[in-house]
Amino acid sequence: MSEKDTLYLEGLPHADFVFDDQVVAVFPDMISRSVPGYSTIIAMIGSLSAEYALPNTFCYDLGCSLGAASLSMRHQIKAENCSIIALDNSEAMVQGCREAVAKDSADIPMEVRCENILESHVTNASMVVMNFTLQFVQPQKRDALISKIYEGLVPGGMLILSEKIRFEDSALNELFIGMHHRFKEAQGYSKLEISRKRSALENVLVPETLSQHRERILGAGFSAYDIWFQCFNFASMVAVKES
Ligand code: GEK
Repeated sequence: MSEKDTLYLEGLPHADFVFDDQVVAVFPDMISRSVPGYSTIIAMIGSLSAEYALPNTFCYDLGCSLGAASLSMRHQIKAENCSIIALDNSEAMVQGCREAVAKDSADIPMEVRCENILESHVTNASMVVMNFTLQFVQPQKRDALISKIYEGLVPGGMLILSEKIRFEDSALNELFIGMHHRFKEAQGYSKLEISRKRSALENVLVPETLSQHRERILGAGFSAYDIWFQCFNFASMVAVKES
């Protein structure tokens, strides 16, 4: 059971947000009260894996945190001889993820490794999930990462990319930032906590527009792209490599 996230109640734990032990302890509570639709997205990643994971391939979870997306896939993949590779560059997250896997009952093999996804190899993948991870990668490194994923996917393979997004129209952008903050207030965060967290994420989480994502994904070679989930400034996209 996750502890309640009160990290920003008292003051700033760090000037910039970091994925350390303190965050790990409250992470499931933090992400589900901060990202509208998070539990739906996690469940649907599992459903997509039931359709898209192919026999004798790997399903990758890049920036896996405590492994929620991996574990959802692990319970729904039907393909024979498929295994999951979950990667995160936070030691604290990787340790927490390994503990979650140890308690999990599914029998699909799952490897959890502490790695910077910018340096990882992606090979023989039928699915690659980046559930709210690309937003933490420096923008100038994002093209190369998406191209590497495209190269590592088998024909017919799928990328699922969930991101906090920015709107091109500044009035709409402000509207949906406001709606997101109201969502967080309704989840029990105070205005002060919300504004402290916003400052901590300022230089760390860099959202892009849906057009920027679409252009990068199609530019990498994917033959199909669309948005399958959106709530305010949070969206999840799919891209498929031609079979
Ligand atoms: C979930 N996917 O629950 N290499 C590896 N990991 C990274 C890197 C990197 N370069 N940059 C950031 N991370 C999860 C939620 S959280 C999203 C993902 C959030 C990791 C970072 O350590 C953290 O665990 C994760 O990406 C982002 O479905 O906190 O908003």
